Amino acid sequence: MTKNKISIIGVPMDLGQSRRGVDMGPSALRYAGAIEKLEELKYQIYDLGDIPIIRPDKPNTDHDSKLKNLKQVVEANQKLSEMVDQEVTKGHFPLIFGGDHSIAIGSLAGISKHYDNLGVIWYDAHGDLNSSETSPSGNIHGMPLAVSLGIGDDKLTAIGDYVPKVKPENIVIIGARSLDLGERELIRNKGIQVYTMHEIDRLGMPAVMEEAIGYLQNRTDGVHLSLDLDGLDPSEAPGVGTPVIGGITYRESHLAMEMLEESSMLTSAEFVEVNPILDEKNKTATVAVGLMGSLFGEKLK
Ligand code: 6HN
Ligand code: MN
Ligand code: MN
Ligand code: MN
Repeated sequence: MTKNKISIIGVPMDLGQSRRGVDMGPSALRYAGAIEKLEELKYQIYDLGDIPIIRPDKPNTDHDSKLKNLKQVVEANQKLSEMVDQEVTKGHFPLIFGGDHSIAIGSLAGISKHYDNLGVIWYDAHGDLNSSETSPSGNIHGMPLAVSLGIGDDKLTAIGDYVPKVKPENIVIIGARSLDLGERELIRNKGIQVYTMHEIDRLGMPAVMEEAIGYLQNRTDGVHLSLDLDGLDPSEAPGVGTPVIGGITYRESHLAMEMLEESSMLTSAEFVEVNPILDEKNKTATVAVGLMGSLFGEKLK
């Protein structure tokens, strides 16, 4: 990693989806030793604590749109984008702990204004490319990548006061195996680069990462990693709200993180969807912390 100061921001958000418990993700990651691991690797850590999430009086009923908890998700992401913006301005590397994946809206809003061509690696079983029209669930955690492209409810796309945050050609999705019809159409229409589990099986993770890194190196001036723990197989990362069998292994993920570290292209990262209530003895947070180690230069041979 080129920067040696890391700012950690926890976002205990669970309003972007329907299962409770993912709001405890930031605590689970801290409890699994995230800070100690990064300190061991000689980074200066600034733990900014958790952003307050204002809960609605009655979940999902205080708005006119199909999107669940829209107002609260907008407010939290606005706050997150401001904090991330400040940390990037200071020259720190923002490392965001989720919370459900809706928080990527705020992370990208805070980061992307600092780059002309921010790249995004979306490591996930899902595309998170839905809009109110295509969403099967109304859950905003299925929409953050579309929102960052400028597609979706205006209140979401306008966060950070500029649209869009990323260009479709600067996105690489890795690990996809559950894409809704509308998401497939968007991927085709926008020409988004996707490595599904099929490509990972066929080419192997080393070739996939080499290609993905080469692709982004040619066109971007920084890369944000948005890592949804459900990108991994549920046998190794069971503590997630929307598990999908047939995922990426821990070893493959560990290698992917090491290759990203070697590429020196990363500007920021988030680890999301850790749900300790659905987990087995904090296994998923422990996996996430292991991956952070690889991402920040711990080469366990
Ligand atoms: N995630 N595609 C489904 C939906 O409801 O839009 C699942 C989304 C999962 C989102 O895991 O971050
Ligand atoms: Mn996701
Ligand atoms: Mn997912
Ligand atoms: Mn290794």
